[in-house]
Amino acid sequence: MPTAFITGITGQDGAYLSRLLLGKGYRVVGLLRRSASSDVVGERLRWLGVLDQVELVDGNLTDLSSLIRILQACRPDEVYNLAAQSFVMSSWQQPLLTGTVTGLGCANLLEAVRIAAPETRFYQASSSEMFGKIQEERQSERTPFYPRSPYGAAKLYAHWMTVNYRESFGLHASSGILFNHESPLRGIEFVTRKITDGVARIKLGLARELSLGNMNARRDWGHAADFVDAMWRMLQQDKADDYVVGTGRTVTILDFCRLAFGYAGLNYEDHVVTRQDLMRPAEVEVLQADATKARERLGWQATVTLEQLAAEMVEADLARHRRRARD
Ligand code: NDP
Ligand code: GDR
Repeated sequence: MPTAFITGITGQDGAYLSRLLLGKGYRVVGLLRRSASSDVVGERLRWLGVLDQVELVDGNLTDLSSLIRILQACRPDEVYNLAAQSFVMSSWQQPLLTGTVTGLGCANLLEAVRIAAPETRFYQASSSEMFGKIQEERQSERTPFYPRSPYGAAKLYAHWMTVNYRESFGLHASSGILFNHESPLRGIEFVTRKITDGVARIKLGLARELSLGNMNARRDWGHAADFVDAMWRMLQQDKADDYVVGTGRTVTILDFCRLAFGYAGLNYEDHVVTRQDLMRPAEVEVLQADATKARERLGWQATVTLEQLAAEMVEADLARHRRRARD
């Protein structure tokens, strides 16, 4: 039975990746950072019905010795580094923390792998935010980077460290440059989930308005379940490499509002207001993936459409609010 070690296992992607790997017969070990609110830990894993099938071990991405000890103890075949301060907006408020966790955290884990488990295959969760102020209309592995936030800059450092450890030490270290991917398990602060949660509240009479920032930014949105499959495929390749993963379709925030509100039989124009304080100091205006390499080499492509994704998210938020009202 192969063993996978996942940092960020309690996040959106960690939960979907755990379910995927368990389904393939893996033993799944996940990094758990200590929290005072331990009663809500593992909610996403529970939602997918896999919480009792994964092993959670104490540690932190910023604590190198904890990572070394964990790798020595569990001897993983594959390591997935998904942990990060992943909310772009917060990265302007907490740039140093973001650099420490999202950037240096990856270097810590690469060091731990080099020291304690150099045969392990390594995956780094790189991001389309590294393209930032885009230098090509569609972004591929060859597109120059131009990060526009402390988060993007931290991810770029982590990305190049992954490439560097592959080239310097021969680690099987791959980097997935993933475009936005969402699901009912998306954090509530991200725009798609904020919108579908807002739609559910408005539909059920719990709210009348939804405040948003820049409605004209464009994103290439897919479903997280599809995207974690691309991560796994990367680590099954003989040679480690970097891959862009995205759907290739880009739409505005406004388009997503139209879809999500429309699905619930509502008109977004009656409910959405824009607020200046939700605008970013520097915006990534548009992202659109060219995932040709992932399609050709990994046989990967998105299976869930944006319409299906929005519908699934609205349904899940309606169900959550109905359940809360009952309890
Ligand atoms: P989430 O924000 O949902 O999850 C982040 C995870 O990181 C959580 O498990 C969190 O733990 C953990 N974490 C944060 N800080 C630490 C720390 N110091 N030590 C250990 N664990 C920590 O992110 P997603 O699942 O959406 O994304 C997964 C990864 O992919 C992230 O690195 C993200 O930046 C990247 N990415 C995401 C994309 C997306 O569209 N979702 C696109 C491209 C890249 P806790 O539960 O305790 O907070
Ligand atoms: P992003 O996701 O920054 O692309 O990063 P987010 O959903 O936060 O923003 C997407 C776009 O929506 C605009 N926007 C708003 N965003 C939020 N959060 N809240 C609002 O009210 C709002 N109104 C408009 C933003 O300005 C932006 O243009 C995500 C994260 O998962 C990163 O970790 C990951 O690396 C990238 O996707 C790819």
